Amino acid sequence: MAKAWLRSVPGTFDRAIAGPNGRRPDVAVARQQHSSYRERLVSSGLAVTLLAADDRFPDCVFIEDTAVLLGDVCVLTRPGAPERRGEVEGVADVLIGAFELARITEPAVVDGGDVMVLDDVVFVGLSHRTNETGYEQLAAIARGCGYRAVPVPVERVLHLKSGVLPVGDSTLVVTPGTVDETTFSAFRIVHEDEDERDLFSALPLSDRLLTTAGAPRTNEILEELGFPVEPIEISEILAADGGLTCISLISGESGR
Ligand code: CIR
Repeated sequence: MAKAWLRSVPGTFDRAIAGPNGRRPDVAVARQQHSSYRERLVSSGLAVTLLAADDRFPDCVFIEDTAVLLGDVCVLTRPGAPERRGEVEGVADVLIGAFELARITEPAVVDGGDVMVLDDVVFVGLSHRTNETGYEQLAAIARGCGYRAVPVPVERVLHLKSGVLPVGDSTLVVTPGTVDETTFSAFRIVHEDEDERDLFSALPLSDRLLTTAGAPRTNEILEELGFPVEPIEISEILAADGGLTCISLISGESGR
């Protein structure tokens, strides 16, 4: 059975590192949105483990950035933002029971939001949060697990998965101008609607494609292509520069 790990929204979430529009998220609303996201994952058949929040780390709900799951191996990252590095140990304490652990070590930095695993390829964004050394360390671990790694320079957005999102059926939704699209020539590429920059996010599950309610035009494009789109409201997660992938870690077959 596919599994997911989520981390609760901390009471300090209104002090999370701000997104591009600088708006502070509302903690109570973020908690409601997070729990309705969790319900969607459960109803898609995922066994969800919810980790406790740690108020010392306002961004800890963004659990994706702390670990990369490669089959039976969990690579604990070293997040690019120094104030987020302490999030990793709380996640390691829980995942140590389920995976063989590997670690990204200094001077490397990697955020899980820069890592996109599609079949046996690990695409690694080179961003303000993930450096070349991080790519090299992750690529070596990935090779040992039977994957191939590909570096992808990322511009104008926080992470690789802020600009490139798998939506299932070998299709990626790309924000124009963020990556060299020829890297993804093996995939069908759909462009996000221009007016929905920073508003669209997606997470393919076994029976539906979760998307953001604030991106109706991109949702319509995907619906026309036959995707089982289910928009949900995550305005407060987006306010802190997050999206639908970054608030979970998913292992096994989930629809990705
Ligand atoms: C940060 O700047 O680190 C957080 N406020 C947002 C992290 C979002 N993570 C992700 O998309 N994987």
